[in-house]
Amino acid sequence: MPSYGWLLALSLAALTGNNAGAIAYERTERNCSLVPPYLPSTAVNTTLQLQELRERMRPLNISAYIIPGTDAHLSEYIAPRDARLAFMTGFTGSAGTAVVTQTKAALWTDSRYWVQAKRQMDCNWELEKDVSVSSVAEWLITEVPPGGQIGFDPFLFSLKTQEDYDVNLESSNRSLKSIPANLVDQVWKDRPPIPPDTLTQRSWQMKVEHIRNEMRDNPYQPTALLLSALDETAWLFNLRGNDIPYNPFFYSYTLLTMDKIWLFLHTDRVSEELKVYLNASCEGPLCVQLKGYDTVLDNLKTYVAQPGVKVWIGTEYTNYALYELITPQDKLMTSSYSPVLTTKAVKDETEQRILRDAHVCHLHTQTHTHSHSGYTQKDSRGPSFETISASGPNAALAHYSPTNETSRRLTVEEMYLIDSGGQYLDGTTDITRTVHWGTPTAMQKEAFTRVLMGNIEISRTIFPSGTRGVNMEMLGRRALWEVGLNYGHGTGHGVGNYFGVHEWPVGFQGNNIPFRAGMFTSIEPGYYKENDFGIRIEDIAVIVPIQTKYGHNFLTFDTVSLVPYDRKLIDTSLLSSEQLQWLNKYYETIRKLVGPELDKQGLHEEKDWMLRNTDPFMTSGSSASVSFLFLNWTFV
Ligand SMILES: *[C@@H]1O[C@H](CO)[C@@H](O)[C@H](O)[C@H]1NC(C)=O
Ligand SMILES: *[C@@H]1O[C@H](CO)[C@@H](O)[C@H](O)[C@H]1NC(C)=O
Ligand SMILES: *[C@@H]1O[C@H](CO)[C@@H](O)[C@H](O)[C@H]1NC(C)=O
Ligand SMILES: *[C@@H]1O[C@H](CO)[C@@H](O)[C@H](O)[C@H]1NC(C)=O
Ligand SMILES: *[C@@H]1O[C@H](CO)[C@@H](O)[C@H](O)[C@H]1NC(C)=O
Ligand SMILES: *[C@@H]1O[C@H](CO)[C@@H](O)[C@H](O)[C@H]1NC(C)=O
Ligand SMILES: CC(=O)N[C@H]1CO[C@H](CO)[C@@H](O)[C@@H]1O
Repeated sequence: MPSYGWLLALSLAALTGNNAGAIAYERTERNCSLVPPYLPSTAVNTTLQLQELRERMRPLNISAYIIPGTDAHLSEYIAPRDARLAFMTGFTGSAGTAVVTQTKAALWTDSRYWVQAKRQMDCNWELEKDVSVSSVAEWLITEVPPGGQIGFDPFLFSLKTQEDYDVNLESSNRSLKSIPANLVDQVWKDRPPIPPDTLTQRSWQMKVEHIRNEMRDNPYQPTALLLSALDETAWLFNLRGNDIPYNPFFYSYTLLTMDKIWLFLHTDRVSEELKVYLNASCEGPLCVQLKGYDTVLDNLKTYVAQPGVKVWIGTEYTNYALYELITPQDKLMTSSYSPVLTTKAVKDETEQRILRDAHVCHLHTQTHTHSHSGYTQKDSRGPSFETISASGPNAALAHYSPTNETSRRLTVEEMYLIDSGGQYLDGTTDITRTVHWGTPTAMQKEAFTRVLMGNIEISRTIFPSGTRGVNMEMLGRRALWEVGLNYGHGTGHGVGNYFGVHEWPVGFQGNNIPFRAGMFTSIEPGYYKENDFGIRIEDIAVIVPIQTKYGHNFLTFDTVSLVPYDRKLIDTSLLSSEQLQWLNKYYETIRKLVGPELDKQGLHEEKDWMLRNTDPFMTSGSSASVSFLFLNWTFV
């Protein structure tokens, strides 16, 4: 099917290495009520690690131990050596919390991962579906005797999380006990080491001055800023590393004062070149003092002991171990996000241009790397997250990635969803398209169209600067809600320049910061029908100023992802004329920007495919015959 252009390449990719054949869908989950229990081959036997963890718990006199899924920087993507939750439970999803007592073990994860958990966990583990702290606390109160203690690693709790547990356990006569030496690490014999690495580089002094000005201008007069999230330090110094999968970050903390900069990192990995770059052999305000990663607690303690100091932390990404050192209270200043994260969220003109260009130039790679998985494209640094490639019922799992046991042969009879992205030196991409190789059902077509309507409704919205994403999020759901459909994940997230593909605090959630011009966000409504199919349409957009008839300071979204949607799945009769107009204008932009790039790269087949798929839609008529109708009409 050469006429399918890159879609063909995608389908080949999905087959490569995963052709173990389809296994009946229902048999892939465990069944713990059978005797003996039924375990699929994907389930991990966790008996030994549980036994050893319990042995470590006894002398500490704790009745339960909490194992979060994050690392000491509260990162979204974690290095293999921080995958303690997966080691203990077998479950490899990106979100979850486990609790172990002497007799029980339970995992909490959200709806995206229930099926995966039932495929990967053995019957040592209960699956709990309400992921709120209050639900975990309720379970703890049932399982831990009165007066009992619940152990946790303070490096893996944000102070917000610690406080939530405290509040929920407050009147129960059960208490948390902070245990800085992680118990899972003690039983994890072949825990992966820190990868050897050299840090890559590019100019940081202006950023330091900018952040110092924010500190100076702050009415609470902080004397120091503590940076804990990995992207904060990476951004501040323009450094990238390799410690975390998919995100180019390195283990680090930074303590920035008006006249000093302390950078905590694994100093044995610092090259002479990097020392020169960081001006590390002097004492002035623009000299970086390199300190061992493990000395952060001692150095912070010493700093806080001085009179008249006040340390600013962002509560969303600071771990409890650091937070609890900052006492008394008048030495602490908090905001949800550090000034580094809020500054970084607004891209300057150069960053905007570069990130836009990345979506044009890498359009082709983004779609072809999947077939030969080489990072041959210039500036490419690999994928920005694990590609989600799912057909038929597997796509109903919003975060499915193929494995030998669950992969399915593609057929022309079903829908196929691919969510992929790349890290390039000039930007990070993330895009999802859903296609049908054969004839979609009426329901599939309607659901797809309604998801697309949600994407378009958000994309074409005009709003005052400073509007919060959470207040426009329902525009992405409205067309689905009208017919009683919905989706169980967020509607979008910020994106970085060769940075995190999920760059909070930009997005459509309640705890995201207000939208300003220059921010990048994904827009990604979806619909998932269990055991049947899944749909997601995801584009990246930059927030830009727009002229309105009467008002000033209004903004809208400008979509930078430039790939047409599957025409076969669009029922244009459902779209409003404004939505159709938006779609046609978007297709015009794709032709204008991507056409010349495809010519330049000599991709003639892809260009033909692009042109065919960006034909303007007429205002009514069934979409299956739209291109015919269009031809007939132009000749009439
Ligand atoms: C487990 O197997 C039993 C007996 O076949 C069945 O009744 C039950 O529904 C199964 N449970 C799950 C969760 O599949
Ligand atoms: C799990 O491993 C333990 C210890 O090696 C063993 O005794 C047990 O039989 C295994 N369980 C299953 C279901 O294979
Ligand atoms: C907490 O529980 C312990 C053990 O049962 C008991 O001795 C103690 O009195 C309880 N304290 C409160 C405040 O209820
Ligand atoms: C262990 O915890 C119990 C409450 O569960 C407490 O009564 C006891 O004093 C503790 N023992 C030690 C050695 O800390
Ligand atoms: C390096 O530090 C010295 C001494 O404080 C300062 O004068 C100089 O401007 C710094 N150089 C750079 C490139 O930041
Ligand atoms: C999946 O199957 C392929 C081909 O049979 C094999 O080479 C590969 O090691 C398997 N991967 C896993 C994780 O089992
Ligand atoms: C009514 C009519 O002329 N229909 C034609 C429209 O164009 C298609 C493809 O070019 C023809 O197959 C139809 O006969």
